[in-house]
Amino acid sequence: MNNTPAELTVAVAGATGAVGRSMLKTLEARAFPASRVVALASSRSAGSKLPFKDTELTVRELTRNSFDGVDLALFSAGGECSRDFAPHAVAAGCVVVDNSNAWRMDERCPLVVPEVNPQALEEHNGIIGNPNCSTIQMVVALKPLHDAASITRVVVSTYQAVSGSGQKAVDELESQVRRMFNMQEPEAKVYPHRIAFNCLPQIDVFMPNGYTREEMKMTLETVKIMGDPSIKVTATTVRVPVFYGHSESVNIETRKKLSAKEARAILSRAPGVQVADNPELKIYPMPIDAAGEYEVFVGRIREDESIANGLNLWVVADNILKGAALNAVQISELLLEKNLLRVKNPRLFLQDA
Ligand code: NAP
Ligand code: 3JN
Repeated sequence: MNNTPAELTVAVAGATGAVGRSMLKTLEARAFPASRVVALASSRSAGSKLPFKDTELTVRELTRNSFDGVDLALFSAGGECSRDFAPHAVAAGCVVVDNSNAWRMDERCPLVVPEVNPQALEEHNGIIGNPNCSTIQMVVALKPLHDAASITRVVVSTYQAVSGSGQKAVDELESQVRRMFNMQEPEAKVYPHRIAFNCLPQIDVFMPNGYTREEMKMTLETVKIMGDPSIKVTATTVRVPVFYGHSESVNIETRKKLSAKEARAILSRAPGVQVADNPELKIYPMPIDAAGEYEVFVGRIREDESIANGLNLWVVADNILKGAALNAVQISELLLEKNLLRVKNPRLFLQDA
């Protein structure tokens, strides 16, 4: 990357979590040109070690002073930490890419998926939002179709892996399956009901309008990223007993007619998309194939026969990679490429901290 400063210090806040560990692995795998990486987490993990390249990082406690001398911080320690600490990071001159919901809908913060709206980065003010995982994979598939045929409405139902709720939820599914095979009562701590051999039509809390917060994130974030308030989105988000990989059934209505063949051709050329669509050979995207991959997989592309201009798609991606860590690292790469690793007004967010 041409515009890389000679010395570049990167911090990962929430480094011990499912997303944070994946961020470290992704920085390493993509040879991100950091000269120093700082791993931050809660006081519970301070002093513990995390593997990075051919060495180990010693985890430090996240505090307001953690960002002195840090150029770029990737946050994945939850919304409360992002609200509390990101303004102090910016005040120290550090650019923040935030994985939580805390700043996504703030007008001062662009919400970026590099394949969809890289231009939104240009005017950043120090905090850049990384969208929700379910939104990210959907908009990567929708953007090229919107450019070709102008989407008016989206109806999406998700099938979300337990890793979206962090390492504790991965452990809970595994433990419930083990206990049930041993004729023991499964324990539910992370979710309100058993997740093993079950589906939960609740992700995050219920809102006064009857949707869950996860569903409203998909609606609001899609409009912000696509930059088109005329797109109407309605979502039903469901947790399923899958470890890694979110799947989505996406139905779209468009102003211009697109045939399934045209949609398949457009998606085959789209950045970040891999089409897997050959029903005769039983080829379609599945979470077991998407786990560990960078792309968004699209299949089951067919015309919706119930309306004039409609398409159905099945969209699958690794929720921890493209849904979180990879997208954050891609934003970071873009910041370097575009020479945007700068803070215009360090005090801008301090009143919110
Ligand atoms: P996780 O596995 O539970 O990890 C949580 C991380 O946050 C750990 O490193 C934890 O440190 C740290 N942490 C928690 N409280 C802290 C505190 N008070 N001070 C400093 N560090 C603290 O969760 P995860 O799955 O990695 O998710 C983390 C966050 O990323 C989520 O809350 C969410 O905001 C975001 N996320 C976004 C997406 C997305 O859709 N883009 C997907 C998943 C997650 P300890 O190990 O020391 O406790
Ligand atoms: O549940 C999933 O599959 C994705 C979860 C994302 C998540 C989990 C806890 C807190 C978020 C998020 O990214 O929106 C948050 C949050 O920051 O609100």
